[in-house]
Amino acid sequence: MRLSRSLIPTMKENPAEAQIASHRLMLRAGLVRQTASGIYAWLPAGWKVLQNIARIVAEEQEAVGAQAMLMPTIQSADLWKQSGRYDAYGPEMLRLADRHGRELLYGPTNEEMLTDLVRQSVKSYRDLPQILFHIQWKFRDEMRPRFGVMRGREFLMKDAYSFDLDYEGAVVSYRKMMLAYMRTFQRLGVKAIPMVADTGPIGGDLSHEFIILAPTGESQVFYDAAYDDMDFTKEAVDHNAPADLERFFNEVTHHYAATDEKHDEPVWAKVANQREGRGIEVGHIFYFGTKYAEPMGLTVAGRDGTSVIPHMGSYGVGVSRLVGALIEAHHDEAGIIWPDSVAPFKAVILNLKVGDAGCDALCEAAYAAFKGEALYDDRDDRAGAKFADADLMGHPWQIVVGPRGAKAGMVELKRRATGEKLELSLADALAKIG
Ligand code: 5CA
Repeated sequence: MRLSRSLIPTMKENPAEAQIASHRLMLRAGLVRQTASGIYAWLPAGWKVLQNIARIVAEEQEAVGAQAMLMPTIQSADLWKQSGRYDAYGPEMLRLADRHGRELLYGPTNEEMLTDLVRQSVKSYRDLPQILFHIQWKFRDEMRPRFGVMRGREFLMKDAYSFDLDYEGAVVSYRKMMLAYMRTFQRLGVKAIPMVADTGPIGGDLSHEFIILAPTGESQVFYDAAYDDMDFTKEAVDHNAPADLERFFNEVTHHYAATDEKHDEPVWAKVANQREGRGIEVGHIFYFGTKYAEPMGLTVAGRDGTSVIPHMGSYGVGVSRLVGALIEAHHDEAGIIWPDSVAPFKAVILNLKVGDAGCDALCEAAYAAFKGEALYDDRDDRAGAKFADADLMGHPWQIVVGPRGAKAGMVELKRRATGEKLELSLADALAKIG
């Protein structure tokens, strides 16, 4: 994209309404704009980040066998009356009526809808297990929407749902999701720690929250230093053998980790290598057995022909919240520092003298080489303003082209995360970025 022709409205000043770094930086870097309380428009650069995160989340879901699908945002109240949650959900649910007076709602989550879809088509133990997911907008009429996209009213969630014949099967599905989540967060460039959690209005007995460490996080977290060294990239996801999943699950959940609500001082006192920090919840997984299947009449024919109620789980990731959470974890005074995996552009090309034939030609050559994956700052503006905006927007690499270097075919390559700068030919710079 050419910056002169893009809607990436950066701001020099800190917006008064933003209290935390990620909210300030998302507005200043031109990623989002609020259109109503807790509701945001994703401008072009923000939309790219959101899609990059969604793609990684989806790839890791599919890697453990979850199937991608898409359910609508608008749901019929009838399904929620069947599960008993229509009245229980309370004022967080946005309730609507159509022109015929039929009750609808904007989905805050999709347990009922998918239970209904499975109830229509899955009739036998042979059709199980099933894990399905979608990435879809949700609405929750939060009492206090705040911190930008971190606690919005409309937000993008990945929600997966598992259906198994029995408890043992459901545990295997739950562990697959644990594996997918640990790999997802690592690919996103953040440390997420699984913590035993309360199940809240989703219900059920087995639940973990995934907390990203960031100094401005909402909750205080206490954890074993063992979590600092875990590496999940090598975990095999091809086979998902139950024994491997069990070993993995035990390895990632047996160390101490808790937020202040569940913190247990006597147990904590025995942890040899204590770490404390602040955390942001970016995911939450639940096993809840037959809580929805039973009232909604989902049954399948079991192996012996008797009717069996499947055991279910649901698994959420706050995809739009992650944009804010990643920024909380990766920024400095000057702006955002995007992990390579989610950056809106691989690199920015800074033309320090637009109109200079040498600068223009070298920048165009660089821009063409990226095939759309770079942002070209071709604005007729001061060098200082371009440097500031490049740091603010957080592109992993900056290719700086000035008139003197351009004559010799040289550029300055800067790595945003470290500040390291190198004088290189354009070809060498491109090779280094890869
Ligand atoms: N049905 C289950 C799992 S699919 C569920 O809804 N879980 S949840 O309530 O914990 O939400 C899943 C994730 O969505 C949370 O971990 C959080 O990261 C994100 N989330 C929840 N509420 C908001 C909100 N108001 N704004 C942004 N993200 C949110």
